[in-house]
Amino acid sequence: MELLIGDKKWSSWSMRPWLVLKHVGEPFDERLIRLRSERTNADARAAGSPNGQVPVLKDGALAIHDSLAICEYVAERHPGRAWPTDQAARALGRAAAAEMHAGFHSLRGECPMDLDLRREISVSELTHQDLRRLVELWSALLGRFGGQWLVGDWSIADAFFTPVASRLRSYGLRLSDYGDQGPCAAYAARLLAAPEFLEWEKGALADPGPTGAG
Ligand SMILES: N[C@@H](CCC(=O)N[C@@H](CS)C(=O)NCC(=O)O)C(=O)O
Repeated sequence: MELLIGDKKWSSWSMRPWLVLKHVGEPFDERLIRLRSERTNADARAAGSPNGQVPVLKDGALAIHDSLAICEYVAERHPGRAWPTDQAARALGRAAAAEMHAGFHSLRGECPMDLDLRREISVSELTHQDLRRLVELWSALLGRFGGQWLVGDWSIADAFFTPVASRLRSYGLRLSDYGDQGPCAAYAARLLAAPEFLEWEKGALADPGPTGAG
């Protein structure tokens, strides 16, 4: 298998399936497509991306685009490893991952992932709303499923929120300002201490960038 990914410090969509592949122990090669270049789309297509975006998982003749579809494909190959076996937990985990995939637009737009960045900013009311919703969602799931990961054992839902945790860190956003009593901040810290994330981050920080100049 080969996973086409974008620059590790920026590509939050690429990070998600990469974390899931690492978590289930599926062997794969990764291939970097440089983002923020006029060649990005053409390079991605030349590498086998059907829509010129990353991530894409190539498995034989199959090229699967979209982070969530890739994660579901990996989950089907490893039953019980990427989603819980309990149907209700799985359904709520899928709902959370889908909400992240399709929502939190203001947070994503105002606070793009940049693993190098540490800068406190003030955010718009729409982003405040996203952060209140984030605390509401995390609090409900952590309270219901034991408080370690969102729906019990580590799952695709946690992969989907790992880039959010990195945004909170980068932009100095405190979940206590949005109603968190502590469990959500602890969960965000746990996401950023997971070995799979640390491996991704190490790769991001070691990447000299497109010119090789840093
Ligand atoms: N919904 C897609 C979003 C993919 C996406 O926006 N990828 C970005 C990189 S993180 C990309 O390929 N950008 C380059 C471009 O659009 O030309 C997913 O979940 O995979």
